[in-house]
Amino acid sequence: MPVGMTLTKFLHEEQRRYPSSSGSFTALFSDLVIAAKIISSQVRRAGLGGILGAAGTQNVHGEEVQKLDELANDTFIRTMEHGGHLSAMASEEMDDIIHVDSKYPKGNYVIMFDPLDGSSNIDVNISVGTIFSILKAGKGSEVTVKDFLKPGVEQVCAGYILYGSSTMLVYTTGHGVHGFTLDPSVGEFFLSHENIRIPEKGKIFSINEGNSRHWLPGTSSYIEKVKSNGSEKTARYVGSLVADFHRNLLRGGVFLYPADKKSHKGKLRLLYEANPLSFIVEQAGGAASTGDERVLDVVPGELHQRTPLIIGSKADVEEAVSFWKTASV
Ligand code: P6P
Repeated sequence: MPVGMTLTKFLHEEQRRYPSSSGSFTALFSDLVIAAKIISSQVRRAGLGGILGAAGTQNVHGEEVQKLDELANDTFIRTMEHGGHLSAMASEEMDDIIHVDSKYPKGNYVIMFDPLDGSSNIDVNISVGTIFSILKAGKGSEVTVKDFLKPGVEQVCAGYILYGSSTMLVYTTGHGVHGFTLDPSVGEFFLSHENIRIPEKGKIFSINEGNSRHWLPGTSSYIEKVKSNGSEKTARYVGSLVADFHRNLLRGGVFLYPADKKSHKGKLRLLYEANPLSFIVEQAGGAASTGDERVLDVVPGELHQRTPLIIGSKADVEEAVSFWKTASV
């Protein structure tokens, strides 16, 4: 039985596409994979809070127990800052960009990430995820927030790690979408989903119907349509973005977190949630819209900017957008 294709081997084979490549991206991604493995082991032990000490308390050794999203954030930063491939980072957990310490060499990339999205679900053992987006750094000597405020079409890599029934890493560099599953017994990610394609149309719609009292007409009319007689759609909503997105990516369907009367710009973050997932879904043959425009075309104004998000199977997204736009006129 041949050994499966590891993520490390896959990255090196991808690098061969670019004979002039310096190998810097491959090394950067390898650092990211180490962070993913560490966070996965931390997430898997979260349920032992009572023994190890719940977040914000002291454990049996009298040590402060960090909240898991803070721990994931620290892990990401400490694992990636010294590699010499980044010039700066931005995290959902931190107001400002994080400059790489001057004691480390600087690199040609910047990375934005949500270290542990949906972390409130940890306490009830629901899947959570890490989402990341990589851009080329600007040519200037000093990196500023402007290096991060690029439309999603400029991403060179995007991906997520889903800490679910297994730990999966899914990413794209613009050459298809590939999924790897972690074998914890050997500590390696193995290729399990090569060239993922999302079905043109799916049977799932994902939205928080508890917000229906806030919905605008375009959302209400679309959801009424997908729930009407003759519709084949069924509802699936975990309340953890990476879990909901990943299921729809594999099975087909549409996820909606639209603008509404409570969240005028939607709830989800553009730079490190909507953009990376939109890059992935388009590479898998799907679509992603704010309702008014393609997500990847949005020019960001600020680091933690929110955006409405309608994402998934192309035919489903187009139908939801048509209801949105019709109601907007
Ligand atoms: P709501 C989790 O808090 C999160 O940021 C995403 O992971 C998820 O899709 C969304 O919020 C759920 O929001 O308002 O439905 O609870």
